[in-house]
Amino acid sequence: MHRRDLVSLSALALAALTLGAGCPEEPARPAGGTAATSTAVAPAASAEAPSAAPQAAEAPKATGQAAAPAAPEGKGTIQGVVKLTGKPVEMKVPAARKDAPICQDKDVVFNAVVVNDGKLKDTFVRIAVGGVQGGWKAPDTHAVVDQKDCMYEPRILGVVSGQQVDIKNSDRTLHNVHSYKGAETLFNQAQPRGADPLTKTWNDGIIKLTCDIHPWMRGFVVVTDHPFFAVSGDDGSFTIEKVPAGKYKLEAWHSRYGLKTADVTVADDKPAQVTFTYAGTEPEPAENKDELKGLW
Ligand SMILES: [Cu+2]
Repeated sequence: MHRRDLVSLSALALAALTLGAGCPEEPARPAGGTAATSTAVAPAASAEAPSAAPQAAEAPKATGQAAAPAAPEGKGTIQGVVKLTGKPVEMKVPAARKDAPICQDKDVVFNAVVVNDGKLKDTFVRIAVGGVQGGWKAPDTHAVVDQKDCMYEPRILGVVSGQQVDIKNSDRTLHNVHSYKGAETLFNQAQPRGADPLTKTWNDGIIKLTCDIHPWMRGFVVVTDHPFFAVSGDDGSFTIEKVPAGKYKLEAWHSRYGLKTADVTVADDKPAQVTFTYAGTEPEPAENKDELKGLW
């Protein structure tokens, strides 16, 4: 009798344990766990281009959007705009293009600072590194940087740590992909016309791409340990979606005007609005010095 009670008790306990542990339909685990994460990371989300959002009719498609991996399902959205209140640096056609075969065929105005109606394009906006709990796997989709008309396209691109980046050469001329992290060269590789893409991965940092043959060429790959980032479009707007509710530090980085931060609280029910404002008098960021020196 005594023993039987014990047996049934432990049977009960076992059943309870099994129930508790095995409940796969349990309402959404918090975004974090690695297991949950890997199931959530589906390449399908590559179609998503957060800030492709509202763009003027003449606006070309949004640039620099990484193929955002399906993140652990948050429901929050961060929306915002990047402004430049001062007088932007005037962009011209880099003088050296005229002496470069193939590149000389097109007068391409430089793109380091693009402002439309006081709104600043190509500002990279993200939740600060380490700011979102969870281990995000890099998406299977490769991000792409092209060299086209002797320019890096897009100018600035976001990827998740470890995500593969294909660097292509669509021009009928030789380029030389020279990448830096700070002052340090990461690699320096010639890429003749028609060559296969160079496929690279990085774990963190702001990677600067240059070309030793065409010194005006410049592109940036910003590497983040999570997928919550976007690049401001022609109208200065950006949208970061599927953000788990919470409080975050948001960073904006522009290759000429540098870093700004803002605190943001994300809730599920309505988008958090953030405005970053540059004065146009900011010093160049450490990651990109002297870009415009002697260009025209
Ligand atoms: Cu080049």
